[in-house]
Amino acid sequence: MNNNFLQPFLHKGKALFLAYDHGFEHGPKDLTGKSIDPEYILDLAVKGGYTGIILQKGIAEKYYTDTKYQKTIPLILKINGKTNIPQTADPYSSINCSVDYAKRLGAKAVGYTIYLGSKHEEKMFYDFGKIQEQAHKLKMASIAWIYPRGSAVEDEFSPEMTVYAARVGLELGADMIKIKYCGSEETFKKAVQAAGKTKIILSGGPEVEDEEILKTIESVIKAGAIGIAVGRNIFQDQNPLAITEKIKGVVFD
Ligand code: FBP
Repeated sequence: MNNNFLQPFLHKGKALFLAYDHGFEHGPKDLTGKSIDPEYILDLAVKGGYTGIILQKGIAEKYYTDTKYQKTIPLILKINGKTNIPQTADPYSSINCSVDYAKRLGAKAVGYTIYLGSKHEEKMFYDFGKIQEQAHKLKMASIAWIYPRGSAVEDEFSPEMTVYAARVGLELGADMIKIKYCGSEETFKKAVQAAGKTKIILSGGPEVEDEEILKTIESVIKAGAIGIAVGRNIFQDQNPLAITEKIKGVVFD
């Protein structure tokens, strides 16, 4: 069963998402300068021509739903989350919002993180199974963040684990999988192949020099990824709109 639930998020067949769940996942220390203000981020997403914005429920309720932003940029509601306060070897990210409520907030997709290899992976597979079915029932896309992580995972960025993550995403029925970079165009291509008809996007990562993130993005696009979800490399940059334009050049052109 093929669907076109990703269509609202694509421009020239590509996706460029601004991720903004870091206040929850990493703490407000990530939200440097003006980025502590959700309205600043939503304005940036619209001005920058992002094809989607990723928010948690509370920010969507207070800053997105029934506002001008709802008309201008599609929402991916992240429906699970965890903080980085407990130093847990085997992470689990719990659901804090239903797919139905995400729809009521105006989301056209839901996002859910799976820690592949965690001792709790089976709970996340179970959750995602329910989420994917409900999302499709409501004509929404299901996007899986799949990060190999846990006491059984030696190297969460290894090509082998990344390719495995991509394949699990396909087999779970995700419409799109967000994975981390595994070091080269060649290895990332294997992940794209393993994902088959499921679309792959890159997960941005910690802030690095502009040239480095641009090179990484170029490499994943050449490997067949359809885009990127990026946060820190934008809102922690000295000039978020300028780096956005450069990224757009790589992703869309
Ligand atoms: P970045 O581009 O800043 O890496 O954001 C992508 C993202 O997936 C966010 O949605 C999330 O908050 C963060 O990375 C989680 O990263 P990690 O679990 O590696 O700390």
